[in-house]
Amino acid sequence: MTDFFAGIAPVRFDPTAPDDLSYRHYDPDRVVMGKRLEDHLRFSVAWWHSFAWPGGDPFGGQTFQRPWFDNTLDAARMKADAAFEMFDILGQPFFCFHDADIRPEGDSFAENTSNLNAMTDYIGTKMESSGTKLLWGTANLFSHRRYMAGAATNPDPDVFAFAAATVKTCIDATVKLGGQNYVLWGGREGYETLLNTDLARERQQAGRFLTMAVEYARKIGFEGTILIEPKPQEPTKHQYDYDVATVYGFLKDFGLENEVKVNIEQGHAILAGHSFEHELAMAASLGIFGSIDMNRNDYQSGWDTDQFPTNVPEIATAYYEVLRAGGFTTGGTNFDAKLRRQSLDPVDLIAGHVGAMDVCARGLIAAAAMLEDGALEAARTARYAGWDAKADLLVSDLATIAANVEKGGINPAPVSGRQERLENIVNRYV
Ligand code: 3MF
Ligand code: MG
Repeated sequence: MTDFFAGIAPVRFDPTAPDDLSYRHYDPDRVVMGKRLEDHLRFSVAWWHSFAWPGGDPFGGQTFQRPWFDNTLDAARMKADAAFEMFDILGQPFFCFHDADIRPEGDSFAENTSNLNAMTDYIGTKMESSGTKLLWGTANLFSHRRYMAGAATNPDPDVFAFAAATVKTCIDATVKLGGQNYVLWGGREGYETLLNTDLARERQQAGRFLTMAVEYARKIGFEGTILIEPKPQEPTKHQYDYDVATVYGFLKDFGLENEVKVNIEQGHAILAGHSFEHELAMAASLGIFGSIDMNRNDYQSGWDTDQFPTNVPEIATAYYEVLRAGGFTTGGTNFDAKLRRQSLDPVDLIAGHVGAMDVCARGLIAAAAMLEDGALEAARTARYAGWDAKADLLVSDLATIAANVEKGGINPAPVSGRQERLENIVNRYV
């Protein structure tokens, strides 16, 4: 036990509570569209942002004073103690981690593996008593200097090998802790300059790396979902997993479109020039929707600020696409969100997550009401109704179509898209 969160009571649902340490909208047991909110949203805390991040930025160093900031197993165990104390306060069902978040950094692959195994043993016992489950595990293939030129796409085969070995141990750890997904974010899988990059070679390396990860996971009996997390850039100038559509083309290239889905992050969608709901709808249309990293970006700074979400209308339109896609199966809402580096107090960590969980609950409740109202879906169906009687057009040919257009004197009149009226419907619910 630590005393890091001493004096902070477990957060409960109380819409009339006088402070910001109660859920005003997130009632885990509220039934929406036949399912409890907790089971709709499947909230997860990110180990790295909440317990590993020291608070630095490009122009300043550590601001957070955490008693577990040390590179030892004792410190890692204290960090885990604090993590589960926070999980018990928030009551969220899941957490996520990278290997480097939970274990001390060793001087070799063998030492990293030994440290990881010691920490998954420790965390495994805490999971049993806490009940908090693992949404997904992943490997940190981007922080250590060995990965500065990539992991799977590195020009040095020994870095490829070290990364592949590390992913093996992280898949093992995820399976050991009952993780429901495994994620790969390729923060260094890209390039700083084309002047020293062989794009074709790096694509083949990345394809083989992912294929090996999929084959290994299935061979050891992992039944969860394997997810790629798209991001267009940062830290690399260009990241190969740019956005959902790009990832899908890559999966098709290597015959993995039925093996791998996507973990879509709000901030990454914005960096790619899309809306969050665009990426969610695109993934659903391609059959690869899996899970989400929930946060928001600062729209003026232009980089990945990983802030807690505050914009209910935006979140409602995002969860509308999640619900249209059928909701989460193994996936969930992982808060890939961190405090601002000036938010120094332990209670800030609790309040940041409480507010974000309420925003997501408000958004999902509104999205469910919009979906159950049916007006948006009715308008969408009506817009394409003309194809019901003319589906054979898609199996015809240009010459036949041309003859029919001429013979039938076809000269279509435009029909209103009614966008403002559809937006008015959304505004009734958010
Ligand atoms: C970077 C990210 C990453 C991924 C994480 C899991 C460090 O912008 O979002 O967070 O979420 O590596 O894939
Ligand atoms: Mg993320």
